[in-house]
Amino acid sequence: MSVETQATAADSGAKATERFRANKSFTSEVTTERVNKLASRAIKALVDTVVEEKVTYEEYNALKAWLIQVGETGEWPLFLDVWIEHAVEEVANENRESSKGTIEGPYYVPNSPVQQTPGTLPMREDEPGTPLVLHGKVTSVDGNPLTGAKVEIWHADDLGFYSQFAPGIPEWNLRGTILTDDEGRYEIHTVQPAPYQIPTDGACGKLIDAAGWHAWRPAHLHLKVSAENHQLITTQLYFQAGEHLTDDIASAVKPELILDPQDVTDGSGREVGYDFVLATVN
Ligand code: MBD
Ligand code: FE
Repeated sequence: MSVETQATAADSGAKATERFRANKSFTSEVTTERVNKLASRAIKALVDTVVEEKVTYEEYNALKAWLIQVGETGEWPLFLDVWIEHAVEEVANENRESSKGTIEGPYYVPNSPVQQTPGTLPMREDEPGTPLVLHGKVTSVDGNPLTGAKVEIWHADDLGFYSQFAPGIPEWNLRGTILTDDEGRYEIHTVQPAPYQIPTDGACGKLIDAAGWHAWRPAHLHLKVSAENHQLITTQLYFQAGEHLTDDIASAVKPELILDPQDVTDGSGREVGYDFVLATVN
């Protein structure tokens, strides 16, 4: 058994929490009025559930114990990104004229190693998995190619583990930033990721188990595509005929985001094109 299989919920939870604190600013300007409205509605939704479902003290205490455990294992980023972020993303991007976005999830790390196109993601010498080439164009909504656009990509390995969140994987494994050429083109060489299973040994896994759900996300590539004077897209790409496209635990699949890679004729792996269209800054 490889060291990777020793990845625990508490391990990746602690790292995701640390990563959130480092990446995101949360000294935002949420007004008293807005906090009052949102907190009141969220609490009311819970209270309504208690009243309508006649929640018992046993159930109330089970919830309390579970919430305590979510905090202790650092699984708040995982919980929120799996069950809530899809709605936030939908609202945030509903009027944007760019390529489709979807959720970021808990495992983005900024400042991955930069390469001019074509680039090969950092990977181990014996990296398992089918080689995959993703290529395409980055343009503005008006059709102009964007030179020097950044295509940041990160994904799980062939066993479904992310570098920097599961132990025993080199720091930047399967994470990189590719810059487009003077025609806006990019080409990324990597390996096909595996479906991802939410850690089953933590609080989120316990909920999934107790509710009789499953813990899977379909195999996916995460991307952030950005260029000067354009709105950054955070998105994911999935694979035709892959498992869990229709029952993603994180509700983050959209039909526009499903790739259909073809075998390369020399038998060296698979290849697929995908173009990104970026909206200009308002
Ligand atoms: C992932 O890889 C992911 O993309 C999301 C949204 C949640 C947990 C793990
Ligand atoms: Fe992911």
